[in-house]
Amino acid sequence: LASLFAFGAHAADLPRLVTKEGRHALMVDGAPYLILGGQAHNSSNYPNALPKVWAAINDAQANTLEIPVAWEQIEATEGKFDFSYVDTLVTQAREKNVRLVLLWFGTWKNTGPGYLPAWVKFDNRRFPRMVDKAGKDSYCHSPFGTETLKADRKAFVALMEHLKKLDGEQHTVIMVQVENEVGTYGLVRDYGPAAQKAFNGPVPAAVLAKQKAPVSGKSSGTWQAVYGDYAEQYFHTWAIAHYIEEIAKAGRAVYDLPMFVNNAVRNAVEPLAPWKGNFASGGPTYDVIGIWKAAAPHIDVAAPDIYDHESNKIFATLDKFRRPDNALFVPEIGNSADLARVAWPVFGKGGIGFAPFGIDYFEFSNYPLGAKATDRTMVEPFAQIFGTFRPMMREWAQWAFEGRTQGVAESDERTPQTITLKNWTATVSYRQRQFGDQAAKDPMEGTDKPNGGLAVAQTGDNEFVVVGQRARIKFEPSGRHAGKPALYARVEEGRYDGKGNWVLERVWNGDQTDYGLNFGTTPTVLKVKIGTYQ
Ligand code: N0T
Repeated sequence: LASLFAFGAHAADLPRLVTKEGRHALMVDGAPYLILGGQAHNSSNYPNALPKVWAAINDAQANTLEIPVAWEQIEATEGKFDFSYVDTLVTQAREKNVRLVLLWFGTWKNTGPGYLPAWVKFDNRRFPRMVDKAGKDSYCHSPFGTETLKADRKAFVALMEHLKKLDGEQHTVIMVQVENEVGTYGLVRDYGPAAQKAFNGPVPAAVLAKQKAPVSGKSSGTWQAVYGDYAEQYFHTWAIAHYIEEIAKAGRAVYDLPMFVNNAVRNAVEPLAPWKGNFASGGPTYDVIGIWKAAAPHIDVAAPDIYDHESNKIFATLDKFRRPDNALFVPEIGNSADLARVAWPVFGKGGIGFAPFGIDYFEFSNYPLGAKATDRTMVEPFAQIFGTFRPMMREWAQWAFEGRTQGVAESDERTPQTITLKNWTATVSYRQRQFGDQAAKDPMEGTDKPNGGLAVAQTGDNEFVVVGQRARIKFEPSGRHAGKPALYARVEEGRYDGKGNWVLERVWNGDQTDYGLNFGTTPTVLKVKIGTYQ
């Protein structure tokens, strides 16, 4: 038996998130896995809706479907569980050879109560909303609702028990999102009696250790004393994170899958300032990831949902969520063509996954967050990139985990970018003709809007795998090679075959290398070897 396990993939291993030297990997069947994902629309979580989901997931070349499981659908009547949808979903995912990330829509969906069973939604005594200073109800359920927590946790545990029975061997489901875009709009925290009492108490030591005070510099005391103008937001964050921790911990005690929370992001470019109604207070925004780490250790990742279209905001968000204690994962991004290129830096910077939102063929468009189109043209830009990575996603995820990869996307300014590699510096530029050095005045066909990107893995001292689209890369010697002349030793165009073998199509030379390595409209994979002499 031992020898069987020497062959690499271990189907018996539970999916898990591992961290080494500040880098992260989502292990699936015992090896790093890259989520080339698509998230279904909010109402597609029913057996008869799945055909329109699978069609789009297939066209998108995704290897993973993210899809809700709603509390209202599994426990319409208190204590009576129905998992028939989950059974159908998992069975079909296996047939399609697609993995699943399940999204638990419970107490909070985009902060609101939409997916609660009616017996929870309308019982405001047993399951109270937050109240403001005047005692008026918010729309949002209180994280101090002990009965709400108990009931949500019970349903979630039932789901995890069911999953363990159904999928404990095969691991079609690789990760679970707990709630969706939590926090509260319009009210910074709960002012009910239980909340008020906790707010007047000391900040828990675990929070103090992981979340520094932006202003006071104090290292103990009440929320107000330590966190000043940030106290109410931070307190609410702790309350929600603590609530979610109780749910995740109980779920993982029965079936230990990786779990994450997603975030409706706050502006990552403007200077940090206290909450003033400009984002959902209490959610895992970039500024409070420390509180989430302290209060919710059973949540592996705080993940940004990206619906901005300005590249500076997007890149800043990626930087803020990519931390030694937090894996970069983009579980939602608008499904418009301009956002497909964000996959390049996510995959290049060691992200564990990337999933456009709204990947099914129901005629619903969340434009201007995402695409206007709801047909095949909507998935096409993502399909190009996913289709290129899919046969090499195991290799790529391994290189990323080893810290060998980098990636960039074209900015709105469309200016060149520099990538620092070991003893090499690469410059990536956009809109270049493929032949010659003329740029923006007479740009490459199909580059009227920013849509280029590129990712590179340094697989050896002077060896690289480069994947790109509508971009040019040039390598310059640096570090140990600085000042030496450099020449391509060999540039191979080809692809990985999905089984670890490289299949050569042709060798680039002459026109194809004279002006840098130029990637066209269709993503291309190159194996590059460069040499120097003295
Ligand atoms: C997302 C999705 C779905 C820059 C929106 C985004 C999904 C949820 N919410 O289609 O509802 O379930 O996670 C909120 C973005 C707010 C506007 C940002 C403008």
